[in-house]
Amino acid sequence: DTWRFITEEVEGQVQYVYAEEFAKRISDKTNGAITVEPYEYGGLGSETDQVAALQDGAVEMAVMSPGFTGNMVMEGQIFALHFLFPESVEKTQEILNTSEAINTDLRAQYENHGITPLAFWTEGAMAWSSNIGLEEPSDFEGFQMRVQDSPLMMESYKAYGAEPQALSWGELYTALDRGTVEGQENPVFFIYDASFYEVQDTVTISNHNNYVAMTTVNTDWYNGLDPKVQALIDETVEEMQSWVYEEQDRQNSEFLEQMKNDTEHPTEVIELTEEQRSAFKELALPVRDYYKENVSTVDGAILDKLVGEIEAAME
Ligand code: 6CS
Repeated sequence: DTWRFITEEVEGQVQYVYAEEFAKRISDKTNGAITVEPYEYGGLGSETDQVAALQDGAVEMAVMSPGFTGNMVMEGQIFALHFLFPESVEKTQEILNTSEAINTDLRAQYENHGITPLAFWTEGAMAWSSNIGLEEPSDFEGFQMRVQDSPLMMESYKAYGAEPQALSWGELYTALDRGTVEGQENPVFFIYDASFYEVQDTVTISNHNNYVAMTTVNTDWYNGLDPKVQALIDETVEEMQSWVYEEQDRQNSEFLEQMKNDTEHPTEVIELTEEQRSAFKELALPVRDYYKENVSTVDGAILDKLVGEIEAAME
């Protein structure tokens, strides 16, 4: 048996090494009876094409960013809300592991579209890259900000006064280089590995959000598997949660150092103070009401539950 596993990243990057490690573990556990084939981003089109590929069964498994289901699974846009999860990436991962709002309620929303998310994991704290230092909301006035194809991501940047544009990451380097867009958000490992920092002068460590990815399977395929095979997948996905936490942590810290020390492409790294973050947070909070009123199909019930879980985790 062979399972095709598509990712939104390329060789060496967190999602792709995740798929490689998953493949290795499944092969080891089944003595080679099951082969998992990891696919890099690019071969199957854009990220939204990849979502469709999972849904129609062209691939069995995918690492997917909720942003790219933004026009379909409304509740999944919860991850586009800034300053919702705690500042600590580790604490955020704990919540992603245990939250019922996410692992039960949000999962059911995805299953309505033929996508079963088996796990949610962070690829690290978000940072902004740009040619001007983004230190206060007014710096975003009229700023052409690249986001993933998600209305709520757009809303989050409109709240700061920016002009967001949806773009696939395959087109992002060129767009930044030409100035079609002026900035973007991503974890530091990705800003470094995708070379965005080469065409941007500054990186702001804003930690306005966590980058969240999902390990997903085609719902019909997964539901049709032998329960023993399902259990093998579930158990392996669960083991991988701590593995991928370590991997993103290592890549984010190593690449931050390399970026700071790259004399050929100097990058100014700005760390926002608590006070600076508060100014953004104040403008970000009303976006939660926008989500509840204009995006959510369940009157914000999943968000309310998640907020409660986050509060309990912070006690
Ligand atoms: O910015 C993006 O769209 C890409 N960022 C990451 C961290 N992974 C894949 C995604 O497509």
